[in-house]
Amino acid sequence: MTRDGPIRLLAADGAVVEDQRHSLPPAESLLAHYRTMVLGRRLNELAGALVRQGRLAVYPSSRGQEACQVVAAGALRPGDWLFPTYRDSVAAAARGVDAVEVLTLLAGDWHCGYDPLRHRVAPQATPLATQLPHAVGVAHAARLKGEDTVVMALCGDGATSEGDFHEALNFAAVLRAPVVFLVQNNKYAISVPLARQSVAPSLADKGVGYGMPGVLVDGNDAAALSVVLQEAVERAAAGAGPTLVEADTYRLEAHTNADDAARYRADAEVSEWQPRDPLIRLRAHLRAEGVLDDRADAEIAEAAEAEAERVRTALAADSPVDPAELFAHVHARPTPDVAAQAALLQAELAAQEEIR
Ligand SMILES: Cc1ncc(C[n+]2csc(CCOP(=O)(O)OP(=O)(O)O)c2C)c(N)n1
Repeated sequence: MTRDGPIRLLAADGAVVEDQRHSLPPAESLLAHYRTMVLGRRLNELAGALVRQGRLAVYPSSRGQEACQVVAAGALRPGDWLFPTYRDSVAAAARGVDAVEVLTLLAGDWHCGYDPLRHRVAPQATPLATQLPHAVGVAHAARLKGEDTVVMALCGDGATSEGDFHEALNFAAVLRAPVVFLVQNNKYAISVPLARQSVAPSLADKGVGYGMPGVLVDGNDAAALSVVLQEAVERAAAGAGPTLVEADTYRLEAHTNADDAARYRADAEVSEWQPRDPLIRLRAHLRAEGVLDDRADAEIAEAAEAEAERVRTALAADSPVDPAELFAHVHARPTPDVAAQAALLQAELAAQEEIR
């Protein structure tokens, strides 16, 4: 039960919170998370700028949610799977997918941009919660094949109202599938606040109804997230079944660039969350511990800047498009109709070449 509030190991000012049951992760692992979170924040900023320049069609920012993004990816082992949503670009990048490939979909270029099988990162799902039954299916299949695979399935608070959420959690519990469901409760589903979404004591409490542990954690505390998600991954890997984790966080920016958040939430509310920023908190902690000094911090910022520059340059180049790719990856074996359409397109293109 979540009566005591979210699990928290670091206060907003970075001070260590006494906790009898959980110990702080090693400083080196927190420093590694910090490095990736700084990069994640930079990628969020870059993507926003690329939208304004017309390079990306849209971008759902995870500003304020970087701890969830980075720690979720970091909790996985190489053979595990990540099932992200449209908001989880930073999680995909933190898992090792090239950020250029991650943003390719939003640039409107090529399918999902990356090879899901190579990275073990499913395509970012836009239809809410549809990735969750898929995640359970992959986890269950891995179990049947005798593989030691854990699946981390991400979704937002709004997605918990979808039928697919219910079905996925129920299946996962009944099958004891090795899934960690991480709900990033960022308090809004576009303009719909949490209070209009659910009156459950917490979203983590919903785990009880499915027969799986539900854990509420401070989603802006990378240390607490790290402990909770690591435990859930280990539990799943050991065959003990799924866990529902609710991360208490906040979407600092609008839903996307196409949204005006001022129409449904007060600036004062956003200002209240600013000091609880996950980067500020982790930086303060690492500095107080003597693990991060000015030089190291500057080097981390420079590395993020260099990566942003690389991504910006790569996305500025127009990649040549092969129209035949329209038909690739639709079916493992194309249906006769699709094959005929592909042949028709090839013939048309060849005819045009001849005219030229
Ligand atoms: C099945 C479905 N219904 C509606 C939408 C439109 N839609 C896109 S994002 C969104 C809000 C989702 O909120 P939440 O699950 O809390 O995730 P967040 O965007 O906050 O990360 C909605 C309703 C959709 N994408 N899919």
